[in-house]
Amino acid sequence: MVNFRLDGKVALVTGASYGIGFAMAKALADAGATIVFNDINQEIVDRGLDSYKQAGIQAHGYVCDVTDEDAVNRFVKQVTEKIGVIDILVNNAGIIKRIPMHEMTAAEFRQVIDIDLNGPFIVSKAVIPHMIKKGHGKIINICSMMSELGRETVSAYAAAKGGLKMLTRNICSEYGEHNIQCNGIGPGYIATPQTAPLRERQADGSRHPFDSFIVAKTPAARWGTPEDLMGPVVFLASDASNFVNGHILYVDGGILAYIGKQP
Ligand code: NAP
Ligand code: GCO
Repeated sequence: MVNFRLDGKVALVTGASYGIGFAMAKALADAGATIVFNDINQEIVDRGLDSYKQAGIQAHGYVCDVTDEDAVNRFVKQVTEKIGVIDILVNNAGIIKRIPMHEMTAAEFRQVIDIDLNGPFIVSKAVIPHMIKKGHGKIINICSMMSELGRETVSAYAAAKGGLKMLTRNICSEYGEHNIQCNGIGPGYIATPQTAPLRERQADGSRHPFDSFIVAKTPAARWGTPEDLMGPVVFLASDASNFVNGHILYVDGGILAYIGKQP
């Protein structure tokens, strides 16, 4: 029988107090996993803990910045000792800065790369030795349309998410023989706080031009929701995907397949 269950597994989802991370963690919990998440300050972690509690999930929330290697190592050690070896890692924490490239400072560019690319490297590096010892592991990197496509103002984000796609393939290449599967999920345009500025109503009440553009560019003719990522993450975290490795699963309502509507 195909096994999508995650009973007895420990899943760490980074930056999962709300948004896509929270929905994916909820799906993993529904499939039986114990949830651990982190966020960058106690207030956000407490907000997250509240949301998990309301959803009937007993999650473990920690303050930890994914760019701080020492803090991540301490965090992973603590989780491993108190809760168990992390069987499933979802590298979800991420930021975006929408600034034209010629106006962006190197410090701003570095900050995006640091959180969106170095972060997944640092957390993966901390969990992989435990996964090797245990004889299995699942790493799921949250990529983007910008792992494949560019657009104005998102140079740092596209560079980071393109890099994350290749980090995914490299982790697969380097650790596949240890029964570690590393895959990516590439969400399309999903309605979360990160994309709220792109959906803001105009002063006259009309839709934001980018909002209309995305709906027209998506064969499904709508924005995605965090819930659209629930099935894909359970699949990639479960034994059902044990021979799927180094793959990026785009969950985009068809954007990447579509040339777009004629105006
Ligand atoms: P979100 O609503 O902004 O949530 C991102 C989470 O990451 C927040 O909880 C954030 O904390 C946390 N975070 C930021 N920096 C961190 C750090 N240094 N250490 C730990 N946690 C940190 O974003 P989302 O839309 O749910 O996106 C989640 C992931 O999906 C991101 O990697 C994003 O790039 C990716 N993605 C999103 C979309 C989309 O359309 N929304 C599409 C494709 C990919 P704060 O609350 O402090 O910011
Ligand atoms: C943007 C968006 C995107 C999405 C997402 C697409 O400004 O174009 O924020 O980059 O968040 O990553 O998959």
